[in-house]
Amino acid sequence: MKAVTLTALSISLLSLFAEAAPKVPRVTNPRVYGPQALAAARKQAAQSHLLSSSYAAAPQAAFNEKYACSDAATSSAAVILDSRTVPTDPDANIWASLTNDEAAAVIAFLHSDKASLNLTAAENATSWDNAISVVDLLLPNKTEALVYLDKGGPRPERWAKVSIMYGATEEPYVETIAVGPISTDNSTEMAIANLGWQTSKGEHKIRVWNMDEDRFHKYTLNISASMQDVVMDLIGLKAVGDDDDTASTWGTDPVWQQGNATDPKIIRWVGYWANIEGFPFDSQTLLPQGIYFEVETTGRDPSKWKEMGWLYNNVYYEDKAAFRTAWSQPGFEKAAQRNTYGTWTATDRQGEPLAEDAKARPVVIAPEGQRFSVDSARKFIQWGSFSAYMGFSRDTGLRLFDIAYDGQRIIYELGLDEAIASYSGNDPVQAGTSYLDTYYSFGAYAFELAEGYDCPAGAYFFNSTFHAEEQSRTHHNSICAFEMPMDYPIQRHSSGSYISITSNVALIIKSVSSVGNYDYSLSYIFYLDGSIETRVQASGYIQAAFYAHNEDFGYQIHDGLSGSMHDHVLSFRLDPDILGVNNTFAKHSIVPVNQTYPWSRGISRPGMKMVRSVVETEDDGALNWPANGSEMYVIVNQDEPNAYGEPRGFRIMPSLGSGHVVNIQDSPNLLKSQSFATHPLYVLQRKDSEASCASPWNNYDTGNPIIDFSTYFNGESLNQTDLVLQFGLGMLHVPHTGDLPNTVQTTAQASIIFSPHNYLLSDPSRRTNQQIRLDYDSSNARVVSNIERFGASPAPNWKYNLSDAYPTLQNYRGDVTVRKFPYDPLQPFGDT
Ligand SMILES: [Cu+2]
Repeated sequence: MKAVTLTALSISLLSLFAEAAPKVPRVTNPRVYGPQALAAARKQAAQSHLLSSSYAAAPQAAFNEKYACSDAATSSAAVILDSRTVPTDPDANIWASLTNDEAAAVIAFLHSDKASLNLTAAENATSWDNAISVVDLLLPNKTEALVYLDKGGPRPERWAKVSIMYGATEEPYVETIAVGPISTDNSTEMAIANLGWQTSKGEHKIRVWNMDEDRFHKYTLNISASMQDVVMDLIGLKAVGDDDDTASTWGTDPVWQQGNATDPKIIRWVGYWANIEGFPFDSQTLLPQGIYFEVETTGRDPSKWKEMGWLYNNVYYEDKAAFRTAWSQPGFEKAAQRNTYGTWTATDRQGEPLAEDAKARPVVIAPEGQRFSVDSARKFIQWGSFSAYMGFSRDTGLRLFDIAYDGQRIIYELGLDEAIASYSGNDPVQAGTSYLDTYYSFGAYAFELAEGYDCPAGAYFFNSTFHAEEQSRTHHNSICAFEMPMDYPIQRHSSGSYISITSNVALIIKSVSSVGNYDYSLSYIFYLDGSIETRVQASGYIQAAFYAHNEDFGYQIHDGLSGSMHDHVLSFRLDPDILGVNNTFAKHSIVPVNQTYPWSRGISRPGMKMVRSVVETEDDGALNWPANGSEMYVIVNQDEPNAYGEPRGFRIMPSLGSGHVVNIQDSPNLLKSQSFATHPLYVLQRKDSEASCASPWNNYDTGNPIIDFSTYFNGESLNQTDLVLQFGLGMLHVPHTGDLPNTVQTTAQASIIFSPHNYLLSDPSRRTNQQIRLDYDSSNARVVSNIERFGASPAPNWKYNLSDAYPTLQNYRGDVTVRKFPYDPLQPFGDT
């Protein structure tokens, strides 16, 4: 029976493989959709579409009508807020990402004579041009935002944050500038402003050491071609730059810097990975081949680059001649195993079916319709006592702002700042890989969510848009919001005469970013007791290592495969405002005591007691989570005691996992660009000039980052001042056989909870209708004497069409791209 099933499976997969190769050429390294590769991919896409040669700016409304891809939500289940709760200012979301019109206005200005930048249109730019890379909202300074939000002051101006790649020089760099105030109707003049004040470096500018990726790729393929006979003999694959190549060559990231400041040397290692062209599953990172070579690519002239050593089977050869000589000797030792794609790298169903599993799966539905309010245009959401605004950026994706509880702000800003995936291994490609994933982008890869799988059917979906390479791209339904009951009640108590029990309904706001081989799911979960959980989960394909000599760096998980170990640290910024901005970070420690009491007749008794302290300055702002939970970290407002004199506050604590830091604390790959990940929690004084723990462009020159988080700690007082927290979620990931074909989210997850702590006088979940008290006569268990439902109906008034519970996903769309320069919104590319 089993054999028959597997045979049938093989046939079905093989027939899939035999189909035509995917329409979109696969990139060699899945993470290579960095800013430069994006430009190349988009240029290719542009060439495949006939562009209108004359530039005619069409109104955005016409485009929206034609392509229905406005940034606003599309869910038909929307409950628009009534007039009492709609924000009175139509522009109330001061954190909303740039509209297409705004981005277009900024780009047109930067190409104008007035800006005098002499930029090349991104569509035509080569690596030797100066061109616009990313355009995003420059978040308003909190100090100005609060004057607007709380004091009726002027609305903060809309400014863009624009990164320009300066490639027309021997020393290429990317510089980020501010452009604004944005005017979409030319009614006011725009200007350029320096953003050096928002960096620790003093200038928002960084050297790009890998500017010539296209030449680098050709260079490495030429090297590979010169060794093709050896490569073919050892791994049976071809990597020479032909269309029918069966292997790709890529490797370390970020580039290594050796030498010194006056004589820098850029070193890169490249490995071989089997191609997956024609194979429908994105599994190249499971197919390392165990041959590596080293190049020095200092400077921009490939004729001056140097071929260096080769590594095979743990033997390092000084150059390819030495490798070839060794290979030609009788008795040359070859690795026994190789990695080839197959059913083991495919995610389709396989194996013995599970009993009863073909029946429809359980689903979450809201029988009487959506129970939260959304203002889709303003990206505002209100559920229970909570409300929040949403922002979105190319670098970090979804971000929440102005999270309020019963109308009182408790968090000004909550969102991801940076994500590290840092590997270790016996081979130089694994040892040299430490991804900084905002470089690749969370926003650009926040693809459409799958209704019924990522989020329940009937969830409310928002679109998101980002602007890069002079194009705007909208991901439909890339953020979802939904309620669901957790698998446990939030409260219960039963006695011999009654049971009181409350459903644990939570609101979840979620987005998923597929950054190359990995899918990061980011969720913000709001609970009835006032708690807010920030959760990350990972799935997708691991980046694995060739098995030979890697046994100390991971488990062998397939014939020729080692599950290359790595750290994930996703660093979030949480800006708490507990009853105002002036807060204090309190530590309430539980310590052992051995003392006498008036009643103990002079005998000392061991016990424990609470010792209160505060983190006075930033000098003590780098924190570890206390062992055994013996300390409570509470953000309090000492000027706002509750009725019992205790300061009102919110506690922060790990929920899933325990917070995570990098194990390689002095990473030779990340150098000064991982200083936010050496502790799981930091508290520091919040400043407009310290708006993030990292810049995505740190990846270009990790030893000289634009933002080095460690410089933020300079002894400033944390006593009743505006605080900001930076916390790390993640895990040490040592992949095992269960990571094949994809990592599963049951264990690859971590979360943190921000929870009211003496903030209210009792548990606010008592307010929900969704609870019951059932009185019964214990002497006769069959007699229920009373059922109290607290206003909830005993049976729903069904407004739900059950056939909607299983979306067909027939309408799943890709994203839509709009050219920005020349701006012609009627000519989208849709090149995903
Ligand atoms: Cu991992």
